[in-house]
Amino acid sequence: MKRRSVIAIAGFLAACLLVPGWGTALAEKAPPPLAKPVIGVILPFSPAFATIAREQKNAIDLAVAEAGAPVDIIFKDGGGDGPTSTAAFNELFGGGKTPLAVITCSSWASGAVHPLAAEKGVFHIAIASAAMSRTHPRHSVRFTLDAAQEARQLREYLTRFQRIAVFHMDNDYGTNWAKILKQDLGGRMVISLPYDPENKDFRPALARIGEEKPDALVLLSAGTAAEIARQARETGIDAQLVGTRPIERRELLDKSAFTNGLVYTYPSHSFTHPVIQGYQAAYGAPPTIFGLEAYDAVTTLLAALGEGPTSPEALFSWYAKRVYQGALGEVTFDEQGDAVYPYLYKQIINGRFQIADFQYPLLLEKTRQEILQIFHKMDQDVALAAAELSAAGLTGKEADAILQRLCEKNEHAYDCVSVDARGTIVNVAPVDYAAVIGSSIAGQEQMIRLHATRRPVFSQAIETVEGFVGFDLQHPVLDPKRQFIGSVSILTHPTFFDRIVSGKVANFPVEIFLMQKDGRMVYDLNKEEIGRNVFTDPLFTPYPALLKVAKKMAESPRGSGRYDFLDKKLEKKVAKKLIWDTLVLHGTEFRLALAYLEG
Ligand code: COI
Ligand code: CYT
Repeated sequence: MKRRSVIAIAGFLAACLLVPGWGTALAEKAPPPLAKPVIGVILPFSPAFATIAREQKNAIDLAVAEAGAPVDIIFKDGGGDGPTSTAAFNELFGGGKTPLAVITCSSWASGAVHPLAAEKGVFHIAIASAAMSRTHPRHSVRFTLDAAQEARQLREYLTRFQRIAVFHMDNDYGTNWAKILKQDLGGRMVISLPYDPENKDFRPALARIGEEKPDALVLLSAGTAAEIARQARETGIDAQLVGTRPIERRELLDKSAFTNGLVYTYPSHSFTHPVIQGYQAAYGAPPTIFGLEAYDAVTTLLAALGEGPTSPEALFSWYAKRVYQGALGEVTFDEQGDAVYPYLYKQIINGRFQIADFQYPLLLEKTRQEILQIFHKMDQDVALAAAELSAAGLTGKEADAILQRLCEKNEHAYDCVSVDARGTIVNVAPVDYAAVIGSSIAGQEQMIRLHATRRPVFSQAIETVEGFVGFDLQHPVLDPKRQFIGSVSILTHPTFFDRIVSGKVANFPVEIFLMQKDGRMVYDLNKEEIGRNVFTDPLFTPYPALLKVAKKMAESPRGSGRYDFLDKKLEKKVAKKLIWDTLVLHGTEFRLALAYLEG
């Protein structure tokens, strides 16, 4: 009983902090906030985007009602282009009221309003604006992931296509995305055509696209994609349909006979946030990312105003580098004021928008291939250096140059050494690491194998004489008479796996880790786990399902499983799914595993 009332009081206090006006207004003698701040909201109510604008308006109404905050929200129609949005912005000042903040939807509206708002001293929030560049720093915050970041993710899927056609809205969103794709795809983009989103007949353009025999058709579109897909199929284009965030609109499910199979990138937002149920109850349909961005924008803005700041500079500072949990999931604002949160692949399957299962094996395999490619390049280069050192010997000017070249050619090398026949380091590049010369590494497991077999070896994770845990690739060096005189090596950089893996995981909601067959974690996003043994370390013992899956991983080169473990931040227990595969070099195996949240 007592416990309950404590929780109730704590809940009440927390609520007070969230209600605008209660926080600092009571604590400090700050000037009282405007009785009723005016917030202008410019949405694209034009026909092609009307359902988007209505959804955003609904979500904003909901956010304001929930907050119970005294604000005056003025909605304006920004239409489908920059000039209409500019006119809408100017109208906001007509009624003798000056808006404290303005929210704009769409890349074109946000691009047009951003400099005007900065000049007028009105704080600016951009929603659904993937392509917006800033001329006035520290003024606009944006709730949409930048198109360039989303494109990094879409790229992984597009690598399988050779003849990619792009059909894009002829506005800032479409043209900017098409430009990014052109850069990414080069000659694999066989055609790129714009279209007017208010148009109804896309057949002439689609006929042109069909002539190029594309194997993929990327649509930079919102709901119009449904009609384009129908006409494309009826024109005989059977290319894989590919899309981006705005494409997830109801119209696509109404025409699922034509849109089934569409693959697109989309935020992996919260599925459990109460606003999803609340919106469904109020308006009879679930919100999409457009509604969720609008909801988070207004909810956070009201929270910020409740804490006192009203100037554009103070509001910007409130957002920059902030992390919050909202309808979009966990959102982090960077110092430019851009929100960052994970995206994943979705797909229309059986007339429903679904999380695409293909992405997990895809990302695992792409990561595996990239690491293997680097392994093979290092291996070729060490083999070449071994051949060169055969005549040059392990030390001396020529040997120095050989080791230096080897290091320069391999960006993941920490250093390159030559080792004499007894296992003592006799030479190193770069010269800064000369301190390792004279150290014996004869006892390291890979050296024992190299001396026994006189074959190339790759180590497991070893304690290096350099002082960190690394991976060592060694080739034997034989003199011109085929006598064993020693070996030559690349030692990988301490951040080797981290660099490659984090580049691949990019913004996907997955974790990739590496485990040796003996159970030792050799790479994990969470540094605390690196170096620990899954089978023996107390961190893992409370998780029997994890131990079981790790045992399976040790035994089989590839497979899948599920287990409970702590989330990315080692904070709370979550159910995870796992797939793994194997990296092999000279007989040394690593299990490369990809984990993601179940559900
Ligand atoms: C964007 O510009 O990023 C949008 O999503 C605009 C939308 C109205 C299609
Ligand atoms: N260091 C190195 N083992 C080490 O400890 N550079 C190669 C092999």
